[in-house]
Amino acid sequence: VLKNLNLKNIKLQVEGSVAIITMNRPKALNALNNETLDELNTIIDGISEDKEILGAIITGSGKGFVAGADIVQMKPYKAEEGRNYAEYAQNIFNKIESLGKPVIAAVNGYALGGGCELALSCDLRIASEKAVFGQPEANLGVIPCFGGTQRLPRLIGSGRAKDLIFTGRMVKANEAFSMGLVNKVVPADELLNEAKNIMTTIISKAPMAIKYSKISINKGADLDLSNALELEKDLAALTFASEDKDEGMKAFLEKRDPKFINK
Ligand code: CO8
Repeated sequence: VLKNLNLKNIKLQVEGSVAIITMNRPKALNALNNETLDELNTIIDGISEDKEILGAIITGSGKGFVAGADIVQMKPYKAEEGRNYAEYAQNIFNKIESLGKPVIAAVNGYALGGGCELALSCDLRIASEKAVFGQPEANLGVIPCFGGTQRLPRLIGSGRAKDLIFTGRMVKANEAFSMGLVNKVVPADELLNEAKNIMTTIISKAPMAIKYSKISINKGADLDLSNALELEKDLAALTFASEDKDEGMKAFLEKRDPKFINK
């Protein structure tokens, strides 16, 4: 599915069963213009359909991860175009968040505005020591609207989210780690390998267990506790009906590694 894509602003490599998506428009620090968003959308659809792909890593080339929405493009926008732009990006980021496969953001550099929001739509965020995070929209007279006012407080709490969104200040990787915004900080030259290692661990587990725990965590966050626990029970029932559950428990009792069906 992913072989014949015509890509200009994003590089796509498939290593084993992992798709590595490299945002690659370095002259604008990989800012998200429409063309780049279109490409990202096509790639995510392709990964979703491709049964051989078990997970994805998103990173950036040069000193940017993604420096946000494209300011040149959106400068002339009024209300309607601004809303449409936000809606289009939100839809793509929603697809990333709800992809039935794990997605890791390997944040190499500036993750600002829409770039921070892209990282927030991923399941895990691994940061290089050179990574910089921020929501500088207030400097431009707008608000984070690629999901930032919603996903940032859900991840790090509203007090910390308001600090970043109201002040527009940039935080380096270690502070982002202390806020809970990133899972791990590593030296720049180890970033991609670390993301791949973590992905290798995740995709060695039963794929359905990862998919359903992702759904349970993400959907459950939008529900009250009793409904969220109902959802958790229903998804648990689906895993108990799976061959991978039989294999996982059998392998444990036979003291061997499980051989999961990777579908
Ligand atoms: N859009 C377009 N071009 C950009 C962007 C961007 N977001 N960020 C950087 N660039 C361009 C610069 O203009 C520059 O281009 P040129 O070489 O032609 O002058 C090139 O990338 C390199 O950037 P700098 O020379 O500025 O590099 P520095 O190392 O000096 O600075 C910074 C790096 C600090 C990252 C700086 O570039 C910066 O502050 N960038 C803007 C970051 C920003 O404000 N991002 C948030 C944008 S708003 C957003 O993402 C969500 C808004 C949602 C609204 C959408 C609906 C309307």
